[in-house]
Amino acid sequence: MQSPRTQLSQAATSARQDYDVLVVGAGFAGMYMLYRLRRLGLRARVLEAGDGVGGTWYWNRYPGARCDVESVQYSYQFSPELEQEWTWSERYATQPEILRYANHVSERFDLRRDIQFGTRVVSAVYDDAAARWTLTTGTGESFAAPFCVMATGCLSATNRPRIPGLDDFDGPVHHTGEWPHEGVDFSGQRVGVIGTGSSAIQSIPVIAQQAGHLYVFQRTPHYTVPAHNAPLAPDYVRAIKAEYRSLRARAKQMFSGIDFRINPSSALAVDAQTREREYESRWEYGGTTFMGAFSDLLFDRDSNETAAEFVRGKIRSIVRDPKVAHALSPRDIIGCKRLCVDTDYYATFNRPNVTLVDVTEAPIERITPAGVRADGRDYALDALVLATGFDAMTGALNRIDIRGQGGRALKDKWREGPKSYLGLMVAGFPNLFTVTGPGSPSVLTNMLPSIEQHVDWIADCIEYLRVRGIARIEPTVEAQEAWVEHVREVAGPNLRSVCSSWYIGANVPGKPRVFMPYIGGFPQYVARCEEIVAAGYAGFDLGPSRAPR
Ligand code: N01
Repeated sequence: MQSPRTQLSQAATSARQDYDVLVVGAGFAGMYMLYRLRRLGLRARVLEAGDGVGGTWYWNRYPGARCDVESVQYSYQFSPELEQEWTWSERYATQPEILRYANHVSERFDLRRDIQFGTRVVSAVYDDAAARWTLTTGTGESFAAPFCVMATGCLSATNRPRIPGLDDFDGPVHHTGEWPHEGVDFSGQRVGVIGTGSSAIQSIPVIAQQAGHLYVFQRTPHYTVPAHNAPLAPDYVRAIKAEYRSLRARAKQMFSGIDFRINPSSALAVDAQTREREYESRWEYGGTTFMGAFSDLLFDRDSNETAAEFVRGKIRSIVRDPKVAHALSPRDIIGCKRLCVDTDYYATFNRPNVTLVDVTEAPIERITPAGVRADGRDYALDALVLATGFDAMTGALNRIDIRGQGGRALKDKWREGPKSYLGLMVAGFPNLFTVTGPGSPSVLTNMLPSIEQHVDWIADCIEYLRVRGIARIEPTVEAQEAWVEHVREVAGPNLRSVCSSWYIGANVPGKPRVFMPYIGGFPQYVARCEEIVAAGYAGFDLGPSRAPR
């Protein structure tokens, strides 16, 4: 007779669902991963916490949410047919349009049948002897496969501020990254928005139009440039569709993976009038290409200051109250925190129903049942919006109990900051891949091409192993250390590494301060990944072998 323990473990094994590859997340990364794995003839299962595809665009439904990369570039390029049949309606797509696109992709490629929605993965444990990953969900379901791909996103774990009394607030509290699907009606209400990053800067002008009164609690002013969003003219769309291949090829040669013009000159090499003209034309054009006005804006503080002062001048010219204009004007490096892109952000502070509450000097004291206590005053509120961002890059991974060889937890290994090889794999965690993980260009680039490049690399790697009957791949500690050092080294001269941004984990109390993305540029990074493969996966331990398929 079997012992109860054996019976239990057999029951667990029979309940466990086995696959070739498990993928966590059904955003743009998870969907394309599934597509590629299927084409390799592999049995893959995607586990997704939400009830639909789209990842960040599924969750971030706050008013005014849009992408700040132009829609014709923020789209998949793996399928020329998809490119031709889908037509973007605006220069910068809204969240609902991007979500429609994600849904269209999932239907067009019949992806849903292999995605299990409403399924949050809580742990991922590697069994060395069996060379398998076992994933357990919040409801206790269990899935196993030799390979696991974390397509969990860089900005998906929300950062809830630790402000005293937050749970005591009587009204509704909405985080921009977990916005109610049914929408929120702020008509006539007193609304408080905490935060002034990209999500706040997009939502504030829209909420202000609806709210009775809007209070914006600003801890740090952020730079923002106008989007100048507009519907796309049919002729423009036709022209783009006709030249998609060359547009994509040009974008791949750019540092950010986005096709745009960078002025090769230094801001200090031209006279003040020429400089002003360049900034003015970039401001008029709109969008983050503003930072391409001169080539050294992110390397030379004096150059950077000319761009920063130009934007401050714009704030002074738009915002009527000089005190408010001053408070809205950032003093630090432009582009250090991610440059925001807005529609009418600064002008919104001219509205009589909008008040800027500057909490730069003294933090918000507490949240009370009736509102926010800050700046020596009580602000009575009906609703609170937390536009407080994300535990970026590592948050989504660390919230899963990931255990590699010898039961070592990833979050323990990353206690001093994330370490990975190429942002793709971690030593001690065989056969576990991270799409756009820390140490890869990811958030410094157009996410879609970065995602596609990683997914292609991972799919090719799995195929390489299968064809050769290799059961296991893992980076060597030496290769990982060398890559981490390289990531640190290239970040050094870049001004982006010097301020308190989420790039270095500064927005989450207690998070180690490490510049997480790779800032060496998309083309350089891709070339490195390709060299490593060409050298037979240099820097990786491969083995042991089993019978080739
Ligand atoms: O988050 P953020 P986000 N008390 O971290 C403040 C992408 N994105 O969701 O700067 C008071 O930028 C915090 O203050 P400070 C994009 O990559 C893209 O806006 O830390 N304030 C800051 O003002 C973006 O960069 C798009 O001093 C507190 C704000 O909350 C990233 O997501 C749209 C606080 C958080 O800003 C994150 O943007 C939206 C506290 N305790 C987002 N804690 C597009 O594509 C935090 N803050 C357009």
